[in-house]
Amino acid sequence: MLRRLPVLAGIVAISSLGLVARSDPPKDWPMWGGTPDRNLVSSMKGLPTSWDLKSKKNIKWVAELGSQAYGNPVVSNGVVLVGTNNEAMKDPAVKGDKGVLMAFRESDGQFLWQSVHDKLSAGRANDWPFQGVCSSPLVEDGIVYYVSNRGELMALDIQGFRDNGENDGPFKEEKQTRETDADILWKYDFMEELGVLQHNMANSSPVAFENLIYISTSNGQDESHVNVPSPKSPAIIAVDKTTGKLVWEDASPGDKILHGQWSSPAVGRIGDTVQVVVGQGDGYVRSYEAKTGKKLWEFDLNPKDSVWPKTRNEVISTPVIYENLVYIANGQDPEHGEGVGHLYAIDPTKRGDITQTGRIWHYGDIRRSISTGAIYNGILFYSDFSGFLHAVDVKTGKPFWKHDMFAAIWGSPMVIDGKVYLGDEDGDVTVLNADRTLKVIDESNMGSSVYSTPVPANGALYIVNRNQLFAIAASPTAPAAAGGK
Ligand SMILES: [Ca+2]
Ligand SMILES: [Ca+2]
Repeated sequence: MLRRLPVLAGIVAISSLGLVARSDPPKDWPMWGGTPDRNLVSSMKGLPTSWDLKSKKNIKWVAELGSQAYGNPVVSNGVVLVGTNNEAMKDPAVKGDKGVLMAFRESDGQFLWQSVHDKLSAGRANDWPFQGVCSSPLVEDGIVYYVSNRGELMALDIQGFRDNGENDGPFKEEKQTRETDADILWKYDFMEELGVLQHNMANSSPVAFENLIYISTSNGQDESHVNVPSPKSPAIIAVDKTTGKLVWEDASPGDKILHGQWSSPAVGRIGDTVQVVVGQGDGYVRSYEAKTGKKLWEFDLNPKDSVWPKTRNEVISTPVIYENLVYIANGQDPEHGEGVGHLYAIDPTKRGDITQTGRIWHYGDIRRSISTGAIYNGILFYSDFSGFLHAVDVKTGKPFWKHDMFAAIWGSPMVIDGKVYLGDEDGDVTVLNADRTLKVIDESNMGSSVYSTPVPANGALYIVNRNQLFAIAASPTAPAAAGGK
């Protein structure tokens, strides 16, 4: 049974939009970024800075995922959710490549249920083999919102059918209603409804304000890498969270999409206006009035003379909204390798094309980035695909330091209790002081590539490597002080 607490939900929404200080953050981690502003910061105390897979030091539990997992975990209502593929065969009757969203019990990692999506027949053009579900869900009021590999915005009951088999929502056509199956409330197929053709994969992580859910559609080029077959299909949509109906849409990038569109939106109140800010496939960041979808501003993250794909980039990072400014870098599909990047602080109170008027500062020492920023104590931490973590002054963009991880970074720096946690393609998770001087505290290896971002919830740290989900927590019995270290 779904708990509907509209009044309480409203309070949560307001507090997470920065009207209440972040001193007491939510214990759960219910969405990508933790809060709608997507700033990757938590004041949670007591998380370990090191752990060991072999001795199981500080490893609370491990859950097996598919063979690839690109979705970041979220934690809500005692459930950990993560997107992956079907290679773990949690249900032996479900065979072959599928997109899968898996739900595990937070306390002990027991597999609870999964939502399974057939692959699109178009194959890699719209639904890349074995990449699974790449969206990081949003959980609000016991409802799980995410984007499937089929270009659908899904709404599920977080309890699935573990609520005495109750089939919730208007959607009752589930093929299976066992305890391990997903209970769908509604779904909005934006490929079918809006003619969207996502390039390679639809991946957006939803965000909400009041009754609306916002996603990027990933609409993009076809396999020619020249044509945009659906230039009039939207880049961003707002869907009513109760009815699952489209409320507004915008297709500003049109036929100028350089490749795909894989940024996710952020929401924040700036002055009197609640804005939805998202990176788009023509290299611009755009903002929309949350209720109406009216376009407020656009900012080109590339120099005027830049040329795709050598010097002009798309936008894959998620914007961070912090103290009335927007922070975001540009970059390219990891398949395109390394290259020049740009990081900006943008003034979102300006209107129109604000590429000149809205530029607070530019940081040019960053390489192509698909990471999202973390702002803490006057410092913006931002990683790039070439393997550098940059610490810059959030007010000026002037660098404090740069740390070389010696491996590609797909995930993002996460600041927890004054420390930065960052994973890399070698599987190392490095922990550094979130300070103006560079200091590495610890490093632990996860056994395979960490493409995700470590996230905190209820006293534990959740990290996904290629095929496993780890819950990491300080263990009172762990030999932490052994050897007099
Ligand atoms: Ca149910
Ligand atoms: Ca249902």
